[in-house]
Amino acid sequence: MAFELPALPYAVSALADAGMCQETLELHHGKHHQAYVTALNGFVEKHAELQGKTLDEIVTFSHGKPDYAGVFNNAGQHWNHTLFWPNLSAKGGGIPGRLEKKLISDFGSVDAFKDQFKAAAATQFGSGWAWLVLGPDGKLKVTKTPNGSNPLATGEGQALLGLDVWEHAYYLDFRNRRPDYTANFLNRLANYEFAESRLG
Ligand code: MN3
Repeated sequence: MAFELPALPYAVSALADAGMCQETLELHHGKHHQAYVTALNGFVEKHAELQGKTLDEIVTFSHGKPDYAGVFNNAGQHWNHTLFWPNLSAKGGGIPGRLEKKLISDFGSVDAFKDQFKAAAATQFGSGWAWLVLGPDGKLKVTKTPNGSNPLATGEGQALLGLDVWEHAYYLDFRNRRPDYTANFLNRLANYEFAESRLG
């Protein structure tokens, strides 16, 4: 069965007051994410060895294999954006108790977590993602990945939150100011309830 673009879990105009305008969401979800899904389906049609695999299986199978670079880029980006949409909320920024405790325990403070996340987003040269990850050791950590890669591919752990730092994610709202986009995400858009639900 072909992969499909997941519907946004809110109206396309829902995040405008929190710093992500309708045009950003229309282009980012309806054009960019759709293009990754369409390209991935094209690869699956041509490659019998990909057929019947889940998205997670295609991401891990294609990671690090030069012959499957196109497959990995598009499967990774489909995986990343599928996590990204529920990472956002019109009423984001509030951190529920269990996650807050864990952030303080593993980073020292919520501000220390945010500082690490901001640094990861700012220093991801070119396109990529910043992540809050639950590592295999049971501790939270901040990571970053280039282009379409992600913590599933790298084996760094369970992604709780991911921030798209490709220019298409923020240019209409923040122009070249990626640090402002990142701070706005952490303080106003991030759906920490969703992140907490992925702690297990
Ligand atoms: Mn994107």
